[in-house]
Amino acid sequence: MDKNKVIEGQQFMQGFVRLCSDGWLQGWHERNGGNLTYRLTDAEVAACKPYFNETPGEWVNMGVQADNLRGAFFATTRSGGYMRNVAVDPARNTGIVQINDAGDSWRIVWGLEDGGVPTSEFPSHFMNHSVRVDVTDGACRVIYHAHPDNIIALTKVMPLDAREFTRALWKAMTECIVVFPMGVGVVPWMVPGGADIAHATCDLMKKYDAAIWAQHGMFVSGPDFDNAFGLMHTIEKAAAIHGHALMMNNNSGDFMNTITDRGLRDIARDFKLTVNEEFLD
Ligand code: 2HA
Ligand code: ZN
Repeated sequence: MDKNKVIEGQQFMQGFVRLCSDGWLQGWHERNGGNLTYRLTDAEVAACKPYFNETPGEWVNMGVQADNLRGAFFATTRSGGYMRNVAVDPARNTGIVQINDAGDSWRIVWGLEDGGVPTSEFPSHFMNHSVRVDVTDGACRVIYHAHPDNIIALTKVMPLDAREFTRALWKAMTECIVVFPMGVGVVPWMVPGGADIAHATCDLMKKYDAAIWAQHGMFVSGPDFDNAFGLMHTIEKAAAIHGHALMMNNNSGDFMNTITDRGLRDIARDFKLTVNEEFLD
């Protein structure tokens, strides 16, 4: 039996691979840009365990620690891997890692064939999982990082402020406030891949389920692949609309027509949303 085929055939792995392909098709993953991690359920771990490597890899310390992820298993994209290649060879371009009992190290139990390691943003993903698991009572399973053009472009011309970004995005398209009622956080430009940007992002993820990285991209979280991808897609589409409208309006944000704060409050009332009041006038 082909053990890789069994693991690749699991529903969660099919969802994982599909998100990578969909993100590539959106144009969000030039070269090796972007990465994805998914926290397996106990049932998924049990179903995969017989097909894991007979000898797991060495433990590798992450430089970050989380009590609520002790012993967890994550599917992850490969460091240096291309989203474009994931569907062609999941066993090489993705893998599954186990977290140790101390919650500070991983080891490879499946995939990442030929010497691969988890994504360079694994410390950021790991700490974001920890925060989101905490604030969602364990519902969060997906952390997704991408490089969507329009949101990155907006970080060149708008104040790097969560309220400014959220209001522009909410007012770009009616359903945005329904999709991200708490708004989006903004991380100033930082060196990627390390513990500093991980901690800065985590601070925001206590409040938001999406964070923009200035001149870099976006991190989103969700309970499943549909919600995480849908959140990335919605924010990026709103950013495109806002950017286009600015250009059509001689670069002025003083639009002839827009959604008023009253309108946003009316949506919140009718859709019974808990919205971030600090971002409404
Ligand atoms: O190359 O996107 O932020 C993967 C990345 C790092
Ligand atoms: Zn990136």
